[in-house]
Amino acid sequence: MKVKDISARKILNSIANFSLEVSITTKDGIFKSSVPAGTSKGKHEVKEYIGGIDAAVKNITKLKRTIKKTNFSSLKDILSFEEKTKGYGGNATLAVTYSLLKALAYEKKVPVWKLFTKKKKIPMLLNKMIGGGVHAGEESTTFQEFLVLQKPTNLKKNISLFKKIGKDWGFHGRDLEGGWVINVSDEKALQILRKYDKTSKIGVDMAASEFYHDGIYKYKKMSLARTDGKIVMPKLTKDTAEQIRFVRYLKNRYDMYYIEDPLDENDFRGFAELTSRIGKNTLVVGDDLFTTNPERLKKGAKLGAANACIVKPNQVGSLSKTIEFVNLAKKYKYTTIISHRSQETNDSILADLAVGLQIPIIKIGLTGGERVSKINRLFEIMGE
Ligand code: 2PG
Ligand code: MG
Repeated sequence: MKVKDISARKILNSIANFSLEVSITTKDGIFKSSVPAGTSKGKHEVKEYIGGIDAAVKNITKLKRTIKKTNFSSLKDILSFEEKTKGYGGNATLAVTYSLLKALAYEKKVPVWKLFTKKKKIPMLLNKMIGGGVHAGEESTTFQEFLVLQKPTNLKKNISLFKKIGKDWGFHGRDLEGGWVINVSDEKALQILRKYDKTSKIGVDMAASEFYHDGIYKYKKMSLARTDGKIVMPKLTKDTAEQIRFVRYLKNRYDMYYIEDPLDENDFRGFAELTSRIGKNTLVVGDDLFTTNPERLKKGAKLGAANACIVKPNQVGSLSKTIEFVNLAKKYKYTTIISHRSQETNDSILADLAVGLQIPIIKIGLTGGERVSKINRLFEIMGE
């Protein structure tokens, strides 16, 4: 495949911040891609745009001569081209890569996921029901996400659960990813979820780095506690040992299957301790802990920190590194979960990457054009 032209421009993402869209022209037409951004970003994520988004727009235009001279006949050619965009920032690199993938897939008359694998395995959906943390205002839960795992063929069940919660509790509106904002304690939110769905596998993304400072986890609110028949005001702060105990309590009480970022992003030892206690039948998931970075996963695996990891290509800023990360996770027997971000675009390529990289779970919201584009694409892939 030969590229005839490349251009870039700024577009709006789902919360009206700027994102980058890259267009690639081949003999077959124009292929466009864009890349999301995070709000609760991990400290170890790469920069989205080096020198700012305007610099990325200019830099990508400067690629014209090099890209026209390159022959792209396989996924490997596209991955090696990432070297050429290395200094532009992770989102710039990925927007070019994704557009090249779409153009090559079109030329080869296959869907994008088939550039990676012949074997089609559709991932389970991990849908956000309730949202809080930094994805909502102060009047919300401390934890960022309350999630329900479902087979895609059971999507109806999650939709009706989402609507029921909204009907009874939805008066505070939605968070950045379309989850219901509920002004209750985290434990109460789990009670609500369990009241409406007694059987599904549920979980949370605590995004704990967002409420951890100087050795202390600080909660927005806590359920009232009882001692000796008296109601006492609970403490809003926890040290690491108390945090681990609280996570274990919630896990057992509400039968949680999925727990993401329960501790600070640098606390590999705390993750290891928690995993040794609950990791047999629970996914202890590192998102900000690993930031899709193979080196951090190697460190985690050595210590036994977590047993699952989030995959967000723009945390590490290239598809080559993302693939390396997914392969390492497979080697270490860590479950992978590919995830949307809180500042999404309408690009649906996440679904193709989920199937292409054979990732067993996709974390995604249920409403908003930027989320449903990916769910709808997943259903389209099921029929391909
Ligand atoms: C997360 C993500 C997506 P953000 O923490 O898992 O839900 O949030 O994109 O804000 O980092
Ligand atoms: Mg997370």
